[in-house]
Amino acid sequence: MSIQKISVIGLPMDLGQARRGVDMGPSAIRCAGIIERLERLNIEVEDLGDIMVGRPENANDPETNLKNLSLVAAGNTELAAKVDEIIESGSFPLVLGGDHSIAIGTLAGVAKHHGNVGVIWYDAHGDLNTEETSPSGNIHGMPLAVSMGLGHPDLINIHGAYPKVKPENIVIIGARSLDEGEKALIRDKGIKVYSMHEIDRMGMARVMEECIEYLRERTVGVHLSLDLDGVDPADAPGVGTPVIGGISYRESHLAMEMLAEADLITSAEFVEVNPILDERNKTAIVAVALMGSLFGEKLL
Ligand code: HAR
Ligand code: MN
Ligand code: MN
Ligand code: MN
Repeated sequence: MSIQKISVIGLPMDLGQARRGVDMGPSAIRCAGIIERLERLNIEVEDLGDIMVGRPENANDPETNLKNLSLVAAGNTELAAKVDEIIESGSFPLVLGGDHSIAIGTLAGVAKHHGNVGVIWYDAHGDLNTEETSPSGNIHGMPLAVSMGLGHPDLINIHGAYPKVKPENIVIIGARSLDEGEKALIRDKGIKVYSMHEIDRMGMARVMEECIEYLRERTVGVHLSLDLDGVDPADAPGVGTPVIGGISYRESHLAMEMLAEADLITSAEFVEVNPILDERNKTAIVAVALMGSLFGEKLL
């Protein structure tokens, strides 16, 4: 069944990491024309605006090394309820970030509907840190671990006290910067990873074929969590933690087109666009182009 209606919701969260400006991501993506772009595809589109994020003053909880824990948890709690509501109404949730900590809320909302949800984590990073393994205390480096049920109770229990995603239902694409604790977790839990090595070796087409087949046979509903730093910084410079040697713009397009063809994705988020670090909104423009392909835009 193809997508009938998309509900766009922004979470201008910048508290899951230290560089300011990523809170302007939803605005930059709207400026780059996301709503008009989707409307041209003959899909009904509604823009639900942005969720409010609390002020960061004195927000650090002295009990943990997690930066801005209470405000990150509050924003994600609201997002989870929104995403739940959107799916309940029969629409497709398209979430605009914000830093990647917002995946905690998106996946919590999604998991309520799809008990065996699959996740494609398109990212230079694994985002599999916990309070114990994190080198930074930045929650945007933790959302995938949190969604598996590993992390602080205030995060893992958002919108239901259960693990939202099973490790065997996760596929990471584009990884090239993993911390030691993340590598250990990937091995322990048997998480499927197509790092840049596999993308170089196999080509993006085969990576996506395998990924689609893998998720199709074991999951119900698939969430795409696309961190713009998965794309090479030459093509997407406006991100807080760029890592050279990434996925090209063309390869990313192909990946989105193959997902559209497969008709597999049931929710999506695009995160980490930071307009302050960008070149004339290039990264938001890339994000919008990728969303166009994901929702069925064709060249001919
Ligand atoms: N792994 C590092 C950390 O946990 C860096 C994470 C960088 N974060 C992202 N997420 N942009 O993908 O701090
Ligand atoms: Mn339902
Ligand atoms: Mn990320
Ligand atoms: Mn990243």
